[in-house]
Amino acid sequence: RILIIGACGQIGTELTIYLRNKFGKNKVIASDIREGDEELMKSGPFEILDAMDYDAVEEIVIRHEITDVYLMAAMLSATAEKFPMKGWNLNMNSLFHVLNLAKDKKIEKIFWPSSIAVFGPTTPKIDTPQRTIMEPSTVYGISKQTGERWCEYYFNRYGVDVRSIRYPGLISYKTLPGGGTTDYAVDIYHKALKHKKYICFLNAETTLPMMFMDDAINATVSIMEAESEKVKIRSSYNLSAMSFNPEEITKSIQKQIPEFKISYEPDFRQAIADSWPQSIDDSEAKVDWGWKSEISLDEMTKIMLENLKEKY
Ligand code: VAH
Repeated sequence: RILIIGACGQIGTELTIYLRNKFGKNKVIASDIREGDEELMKSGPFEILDAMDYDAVEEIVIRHEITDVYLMAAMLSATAEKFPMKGWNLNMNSLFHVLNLAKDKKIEKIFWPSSIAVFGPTTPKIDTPQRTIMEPSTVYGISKQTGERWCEYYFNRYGVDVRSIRYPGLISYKTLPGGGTTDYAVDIYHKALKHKKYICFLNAETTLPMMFMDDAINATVSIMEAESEKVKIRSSYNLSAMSFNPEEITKSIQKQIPEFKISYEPDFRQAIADSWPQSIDDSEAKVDWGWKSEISLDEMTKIMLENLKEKY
C-alpha cells in the first residue's frame, strides 16, 4: 500500500487523486496535519498525521501495511523565510523519519520532492546543469539541498530505494496558491477571473522554470515505477517543462481574457526568485527514465481558466 504524507498540499492533493484512480482508493492512504477538502476526504482512507512525529508515522506504516511512501509535506520558500527553524525542522525531521523506516526495512520505496530552490545566486542560470554549483540562499533551498545529500547517503550506505525530482514552480487549479514564490503563477489565474487584474509580487522580467501539475504528477509516478537500476541519480533529478516570466503569462492570459491587466509590486519574494535559475537542463531524466513534458504555457492557461471559471 501507498502512504502520502502531506496529502492536502499542492502536489499531495493531486497525487492522492491520481494514485487512487490508478491503484484503487483503499490502496492509497492519505495523511496530513489537518483534514483536506471534501473531494480528498471522500475519496479514500485518511489519517491525521504530524510528519515530524516518528512514532505516529511508524504506527500508520505498520497498521496500513505501507510499502511505498510519498513524503510531500514541507514548508515552502516564502513561508520558510518567515519561520526558518520551523521550516528546517519540518523539512528535515520528516525526511529522516521516512529514510530510517526504509533503512529498518519497514517500508520498501520512498519518493521525496526536491526543488530548483537547491540552486542559488552563483549557479549558472540558463540550462542549469544536473551537477553544478549549489549555494542556496533560502531556508527551503538549504533544506532541499541537505535532503538530497541524505537521500543519496541512505541509498549508498543502506540501499534505501529513495527517488527524487527537483520540481520547478508548479501550477495547478485544485488547491489555492500557498507559500511558494512561484505561486504568483497560480494566483494570477484566480485574480484574472475574479478582478480582470493582478498585482504581481515579482517584476515583469522574472523568468522562472515552471510546469503544469499534470506533467509533475506524470514525472513523479514515472520515476517511482522505473526499474531501480534506471534511477542512476539518487540525490535528485533536474526536471523542466517551460520557463516564463509574469509578462509572458500575462500575454497568454490576454489571449483568453483580452481586458486582463497586470501591475507589479515586488516584495521580499523578488530576492528569492532572483536567486533561482531561469531554465533547467533535464537531459538525464529524459535518458534515464524517459521523462517528457507535455503541457505548454498556452495549453496550461486554457486548462487553468477552464477549470477555475465556475468559481468566479
Ligand atoms: C516554492 N513552489 O515556490 C515552490 C517551489 C521552485 C519553487 O519549490 O517555494
